Amino acid sequence: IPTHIEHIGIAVKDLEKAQQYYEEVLGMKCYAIETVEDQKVKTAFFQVGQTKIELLEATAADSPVAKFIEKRGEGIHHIAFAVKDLAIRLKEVEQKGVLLIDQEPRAGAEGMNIGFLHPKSTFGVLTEFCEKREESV
Ligand code: CMX
Repeated sequence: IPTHIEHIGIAVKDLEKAQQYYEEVLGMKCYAIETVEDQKVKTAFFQVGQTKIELLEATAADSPVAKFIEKRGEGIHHIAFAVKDLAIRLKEVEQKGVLLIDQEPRAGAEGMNIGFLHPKSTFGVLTEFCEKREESV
């Protein structure tokens, strides 16, 4: 069972302009900018209660976010649920018939391990599970 909505990912063409809107119009504060090489995105994070807004700008033409904007335009790209025991949760949903994008957890932004579920088997919503990475001792 997911514990809460960790973040909502929003695909934008211009991160700086979108950030300006969130800061100057909505009055929120961006607390982190991070490039996730693995996902070919640059991200900007805003905290809203327990949940974050993650703005996503593509860093390459073949980024999933570039493809998304080309096909569907800017807008809500994915919803991310915080889970415990990510690897087990992925296997569980797969056993229940969900098509996984990530068979195993991979590294995401903010020190999280992440795994995506395919929107074709989640009623059109690209769904992410995420879990804080354990710091190695
Ligand atoms: N939400 C809902 N549907 C989506 C979608 C999204 N974000 N992205 C693509 N789709 C739909 C498309 O509209 C298309 O539907 P139709 O077949 O009806 O036209 C279908 O899925 C296939 O889309 P596509 O454009 O051909 O794209 P791909 O199949 O190559 O890739 C996806 C789609 C979801 C598998 C790919 O984007 C992916 O692997 N995503 C996970 C990784 C990711 O998105 N990373 C960026 C964020 C990382 C982060 O937050 O750090």
